[in-house]
Amino acid sequence: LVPAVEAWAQNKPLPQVVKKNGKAALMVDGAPYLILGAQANNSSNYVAQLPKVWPAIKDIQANTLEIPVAWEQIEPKEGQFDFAYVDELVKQARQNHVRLVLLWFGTWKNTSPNYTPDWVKLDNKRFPRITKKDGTMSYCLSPMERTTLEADKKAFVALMTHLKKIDGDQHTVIMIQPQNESGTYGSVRDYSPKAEKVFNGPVPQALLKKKGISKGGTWSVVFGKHADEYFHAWHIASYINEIAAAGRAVYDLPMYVNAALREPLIEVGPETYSSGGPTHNVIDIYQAAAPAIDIIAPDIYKRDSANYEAVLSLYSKFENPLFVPETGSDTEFARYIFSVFGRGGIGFSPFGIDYTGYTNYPLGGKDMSPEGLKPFREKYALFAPMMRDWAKIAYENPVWGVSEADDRKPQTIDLGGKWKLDVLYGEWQFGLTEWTWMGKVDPVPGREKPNGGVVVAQLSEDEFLVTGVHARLNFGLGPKTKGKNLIFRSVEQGHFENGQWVVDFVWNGDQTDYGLNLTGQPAVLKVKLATY
Ligand code: N0T
Repeated sequence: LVPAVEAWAQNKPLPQVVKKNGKAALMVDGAPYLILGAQANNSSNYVAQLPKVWPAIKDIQANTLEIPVAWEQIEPKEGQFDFAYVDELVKQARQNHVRLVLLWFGTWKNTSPNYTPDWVKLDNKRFPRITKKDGTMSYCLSPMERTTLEADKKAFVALMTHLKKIDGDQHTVIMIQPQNESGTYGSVRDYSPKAEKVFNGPVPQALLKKKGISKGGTWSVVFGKHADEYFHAWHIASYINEIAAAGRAVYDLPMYVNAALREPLIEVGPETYSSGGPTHNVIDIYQAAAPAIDIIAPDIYKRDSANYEAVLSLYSKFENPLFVPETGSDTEFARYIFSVFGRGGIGFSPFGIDYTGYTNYPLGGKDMSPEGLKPFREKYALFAPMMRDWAKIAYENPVWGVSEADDRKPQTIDLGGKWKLDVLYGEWQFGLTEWTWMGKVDPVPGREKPNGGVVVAQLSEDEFLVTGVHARLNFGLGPKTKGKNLIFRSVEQGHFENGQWVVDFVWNGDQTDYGLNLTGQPAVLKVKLATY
């Protein structure tokens, strides 16, 4: 007999993405859930690889594994399905007390058809590839082809039907990613005669409405120089939507799509990235074309803080729930979890987390070992014991978060006008005071690269929950408390038990007089502020 993922998991409502007051939550078994994720490498989707996956998931302290299910492996011969891997994966996930996000590698995997069965990827006649502008053939399957869509849909529906059968009562699998980094490199859209005909037809009403455009027309007339890309995005999003909707009709799990990014800070043309994929400039098009998709998610491999924060801002627009399903596995990426959760994000997941011996350096890190995973483990350790509590608080309360920027300078968070919070990065214990940005001392061991960050939630007007690492927190007065003096009513370190705050001990004296010092030791604080 296979144990349930969590003791309370049976006969609860299906996982669902909910939204309220501009905030979002991923509900799992009826309550908000925080994805402390880890994505396995691409070729770890076989039973033989799983023994090398679970130890890394344990070492990083993830609660959710993102892992592929490939079309080629479940339908190697047309119409004949094989779910042996899926069955074993779900069984082992339960044994390891880890939830699953399944990645459907179908028509598009990093835009290519490599994960489609050979009866698809070798049959250009039945499953045509995109025609480039110069008339030559692209590697990429066309979103304009019904036959391809129907074939992918049939396999995906079979997968969802099977998941319902084996997991419908337990929700080990909590979310699905249909396709992976869709779009096309090297051709802005399909220029086949079939596509040309549609391109010279009218822009669909739903898109005009979403864009707030009243006067319709052909794609070129309505969208000018963006017409080719928008056309491609619309058709890829519609294609994915039809497959996702068919899957949800049998088993209604939340679904998201992931993006290979467009440059967030500079203007670049679609010939430089995966045109038609869910890049930040077409989030609204995806939303209009793909109502069966809950989240448009960025895969962030930009290492620098300016680009990283810019991507998070762009993917928080249009009321799009924030989820980072892939990010680099290297040290400096780990701190961005505070930026993601501080913006109300529902999950965060480094990529390539397993001990199969592969790393995607320089996108991610080189050291896939327990030591290499430490920067992530250190952060997950803060959230893991309170992941349900944080997810609920972040859904219902104001939250903020910062991560140490590349310049390593202090940052200030405005906590709603009455209070503010200055965050100084470093190790701030007596005798170990680090002021790197002023060049006063060398970084202490483990601080060679930025790794600090903080999240804050407002529990009531004068009460804040905070956690973080490698930072000194100085609370201060905001404009609304000008002229007064700040004093701590109390600073409690504690934890949550069954949703209730339990105080472990109270910080005072040296622990509060010079700022609240967060180290690499997990500490969750409830800070009560007052004035006199
Ligand atoms: C990712 C991964 C995997 C700053 C790369 C990232 C994964 C896919 N693609 O290891 O293949 O399945 O989603 C593309 C990053 C583009 C370069 C960014 C430069």
